[in-house]
Amino acid sequence: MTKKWWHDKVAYQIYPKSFYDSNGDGIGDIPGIISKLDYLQDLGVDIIWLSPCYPSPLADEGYDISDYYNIDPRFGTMEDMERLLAEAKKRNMYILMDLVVNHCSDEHEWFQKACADPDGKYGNFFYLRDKKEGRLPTNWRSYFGGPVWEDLPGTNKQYLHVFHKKQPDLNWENPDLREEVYKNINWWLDKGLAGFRIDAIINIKKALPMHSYEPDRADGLCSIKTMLKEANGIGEFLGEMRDRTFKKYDAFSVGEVFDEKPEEVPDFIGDNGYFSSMFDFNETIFGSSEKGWYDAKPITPDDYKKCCFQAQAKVGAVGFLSNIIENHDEPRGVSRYIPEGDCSPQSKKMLAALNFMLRGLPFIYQGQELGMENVPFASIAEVDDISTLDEYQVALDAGLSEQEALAAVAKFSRDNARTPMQWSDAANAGFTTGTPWLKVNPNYTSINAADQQNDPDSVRSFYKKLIALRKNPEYKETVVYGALEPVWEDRHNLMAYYRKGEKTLLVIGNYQKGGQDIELPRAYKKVLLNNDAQLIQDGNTIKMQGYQVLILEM
Ligand code: TEU
Ligand code: CA
Repeated sequence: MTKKWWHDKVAYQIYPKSFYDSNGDGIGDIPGIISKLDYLQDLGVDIIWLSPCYPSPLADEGYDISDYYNIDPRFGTMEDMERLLAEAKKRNMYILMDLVVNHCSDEHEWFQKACADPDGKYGNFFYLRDKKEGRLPTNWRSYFGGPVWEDLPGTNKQYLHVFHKKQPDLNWENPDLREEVYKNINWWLDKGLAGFRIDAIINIKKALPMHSYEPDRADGLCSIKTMLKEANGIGEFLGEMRDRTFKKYDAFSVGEVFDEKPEEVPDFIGDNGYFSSMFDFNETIFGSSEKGWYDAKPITPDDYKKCCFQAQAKVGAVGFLSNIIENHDEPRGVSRYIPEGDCSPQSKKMLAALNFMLRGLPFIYQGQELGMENVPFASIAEVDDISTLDEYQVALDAGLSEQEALAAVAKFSRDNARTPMQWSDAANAGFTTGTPWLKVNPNYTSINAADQQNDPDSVRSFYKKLIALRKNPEYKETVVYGALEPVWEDRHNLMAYYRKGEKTLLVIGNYQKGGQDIELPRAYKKVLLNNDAQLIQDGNTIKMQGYQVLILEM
């Protein structure tokens, strides 16, 4: 594997709308991000991924872009963006933006022109089909519910949207569209962006000619994934995009890739892969159900371990995964991966260490470093996210009561991660002086950055230590490149692995409330990190305390 500039870095995802509001309108903004760069630098972050801040009607909170060359006035100006790039550079930090090119917004100029002249140039930027009374072109169900087909306003045609109807899919089969995408990527890279996180990219290749599939719910529709399984040839688009854009700049690209086959890993993230890296979603998709969120199965510590190790084995030394505990589409990881009732600073640190020490590039989602938790939703009226609203309806349709449906979707709601960042115990968690666009998690008085920055034992301080270990010249090679080797794999509620490089490190997490004894194969050399106040040992036997995690040099 060729060494790359970004391998030894630590990445951090910012959801701009909820990070920091500089002007009191209740919406986070770019000047707000700039004012918090020192906070991120202090943590040890190098790469920052910004979720979309382009002009957008915000139907899907910015993942519906109406102008790829601008900044939404709610988030700031292009000058603010340029200032952010310059301020980041001063601190040796790198900025990634979100590349959302499976679809644009129905308010994008291209779509408006397609409506005006569906048979003209811009009609071919989308997937349009003639409207037939009483019959849709295919029976595919959009990710956010309902059919993927919608009437093209003012015409006798319909357009395809695999996400929301305000997110029409772009036609990647059309070389003119692809040119527009590459032009835009290069324009941003020329501005000094370090690269992109690439949204929903596996959806750009459709199985053509389009046809219907066996329905999988009572609505008579089928999952988009059924169609995607049949879509071959995405590599031609992705390889072309790499060659025309990222490669020339040595840019970093991380793909939102799902369901890749093991034999495809080198194509995606090998030495000349389509992307620099891709996210490991093996844990986040665990237990999901075709029926909907209400039917999902919770993940146990043993499942979590299995998922991580599976993903690690699949990639091996071929490439570099990007490891996450959560992102803006997921509930808070501590609420999901730590058994109910057991969330504590100790268990949160354990989860952090187990994830952070995996081979790959660690991504921290805003607030994760504080151990931010899921939100107690009092009613569905508090929910903003379109995906949650759809899943709530799906649950009701399946016969759940309103209360049951709310409880079911609350566990997975994307809004769990989207509440304002908890900066302090001041009003609105110090996020805004105005009214926050989304309710602040009421636990901000006990979980917030200001408190944790002053506390050497806080979750944040533990993250700082993990980051410092990754950067420590003595251990860096091993933490970044060392092979991962699971150990004691069959032990219940224990997740442990070696990282073997110039040094041998052993990471051991006691993934339960009760203690358990671990017999080391030999004496360790040094304790590099311990989330517990003590280390109780008897010879080579370690009496691990509940949720204790250790990083040992062997
Ligand atoms: O998500 C793509 C995705 O495939 C979905 O599985 C997403 O996880 C799902 O909506 C969860 O409910 C990306 C973005 O990360 C997401 O925020 C956007 O809504 C979506 O693309 C459309 O751009
Ligand atoms: Ca603002």
